Amino acid sequence: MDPLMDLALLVQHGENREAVLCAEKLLAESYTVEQIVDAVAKGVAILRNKCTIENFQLLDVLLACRAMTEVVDECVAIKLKQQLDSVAENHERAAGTLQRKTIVIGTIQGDVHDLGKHVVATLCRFNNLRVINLGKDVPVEGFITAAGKERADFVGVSSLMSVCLPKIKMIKPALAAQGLGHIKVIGGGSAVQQSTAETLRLDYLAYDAFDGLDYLCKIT
Ligand code: B12
Repeated sequence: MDPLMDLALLVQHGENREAVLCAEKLLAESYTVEQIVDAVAKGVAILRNKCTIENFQLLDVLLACRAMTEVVDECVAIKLKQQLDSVAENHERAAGTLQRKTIVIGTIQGDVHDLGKHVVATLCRFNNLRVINLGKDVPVEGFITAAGKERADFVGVSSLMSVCLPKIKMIKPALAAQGLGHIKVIGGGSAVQQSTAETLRLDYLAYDAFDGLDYLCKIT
């Protein structure tokens, strides 16, 4: 079977330790970070039918989420750190001396889904961005206050819940009202993807974490 499919199935079944070992092996065999993230995300996303209002099999879903998080933290983050260190070495500059932009990131109020946002935060951190992670269920004012205080260059907002989309629309005007209209707002997550950047007043709507990272790096 396709080894990436094996990894997705391990995550789907909540086999966290086996998933970590499998991902480590694949990364050592030169599979990319993007392929690993894609596989583990598929392993979680497949559980959508166990996560509805009518049918909520919390344990199965949470075990898969744990397996995905462990792969991201124990394999993906380490691989990205190695890549960042080697770039810093090759360019003969310490990572600390590179000019860093700041992103304030969170999941919008009313939504507790945070796996996708965690992937984005991890990718950003190891691509030389300073990340202020506000967590989940964050009110619009939370983004605005943190963006001002941290002198952010970007606000990243995630939502997987359609009912929360109206709140996302409020971020850009609320920033502008505080004189922070120059901050770029980028959105992602399955609910956001079903809308448009224009409707949600986003500067960029990302189709996945890597698409979002490309946008951030282009204007960094
Ligand atoms: C795991 C999960 C949960 C977990 C979340 C755990 C956690 N810590 O995140 C738990 C069990 C808590 C949960 C709860 C609920 N869930 Co739920 N959940 C899911 C599930 C199965 C997978 C989501 C996931 O993590 N995918 C993997 C990650 C990596 O993918 P991702 O989030 O899309 O992120 C990727 C990109 O979108 C992007 N991205 C994401 N955010 C951002 C942000 C930025 C800035 C950028 C650049 C990119 C980016 O990067 C990631 C990697 O590429 C989805 C089904 C699905 N297929 O999406 C349902 C789903 C999201 N849940 C759903 C529902 C209904 C619920 C509940 C209401 C269920 C209930 N009976 O209570 C509650 C919600 C409570 C609340 N108020 O939020 C619905 C939402 C329907 C809708 N459109 O509104 C879904 C779609 C399932 C379905 N029925 O279709 N859920």
